[in-house]
Amino acid sequence: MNPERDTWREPQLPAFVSRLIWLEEVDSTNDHAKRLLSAGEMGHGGVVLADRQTRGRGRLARTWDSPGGVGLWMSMVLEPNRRTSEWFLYTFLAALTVAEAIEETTGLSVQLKWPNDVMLAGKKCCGILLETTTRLEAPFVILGIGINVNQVDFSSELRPVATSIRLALGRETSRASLFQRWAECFARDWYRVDASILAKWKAKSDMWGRTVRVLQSGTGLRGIAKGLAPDGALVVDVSGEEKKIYAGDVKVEMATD
Ligand code: BT5
Repeated sequence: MNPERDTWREPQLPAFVSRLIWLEEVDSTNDHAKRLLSAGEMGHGGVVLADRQTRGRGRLARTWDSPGGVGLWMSMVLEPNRRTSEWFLYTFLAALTVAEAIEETTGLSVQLKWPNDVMLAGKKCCGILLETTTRLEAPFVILGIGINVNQVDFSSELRPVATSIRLALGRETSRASLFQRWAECFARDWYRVDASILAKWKAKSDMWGRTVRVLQSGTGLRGIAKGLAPDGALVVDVSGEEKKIYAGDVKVEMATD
């Protein structure tokens, strides 16, 4: 039984959400949104939500664990309103609006981790996957967001790194309410997205001044996280030399590491 199910159908969504498709199961909401876009069935502001994904994806062909009944697995189609070099701002905007929606809906305190993680008590509760595509030669962005809402446990592999709102809060949260609040925040901020959100993102992260390990394909480095560059890169002080990181995974070391 899922008492939430019907609330998906009639949420009071902002007009920004031009279409909402709710599916019991899909391979990946990002892939489905791309299919609907290329078939001309979905445009700017269209959202695909799925109860579970069979091939949920992270970055670099990684798997995103997306079981049924517990998560907010969604993708939004967006017609970019900034030049290509600024599309990275959409990932930061997504993380900030997810953080705001979680905090307002639950009262929890959320932290952001570069490049695309939303964290609760040091563990990841949300990941963001921004992909680009075209339709009739026009560019589109597919904004994929996965939020762990009501999981009570994770696989042994994910347990050390993943958490859910349920685990942090001690009770269930309505996925429909969370989605509703997120959509309101995102619709409000989309039109005014600019580089000023980098300062907001920075203020919601507790990485600064801490030792981080950056893992990139085949290589890695260790240094002190200093801040964000204007182009969204993570600035790390490695033995007195500032390096800009554009891709990779970041582990923030604990005092005991
Ligand atoms: C991400 O990738 O964090 C992006 C995740 C985006 C998922 C959404 S769900 C809706 C939409 N449709 C899709 O198919 N995808 C998007 P990345 O930073 O590469 O992190 C992936 C890594 O996170 C995996 O390798 C695991 O270690 C870990 N992971 C997998 N599932 C997780 C989960 N449910 N919660 C926390 N961590 C997870």
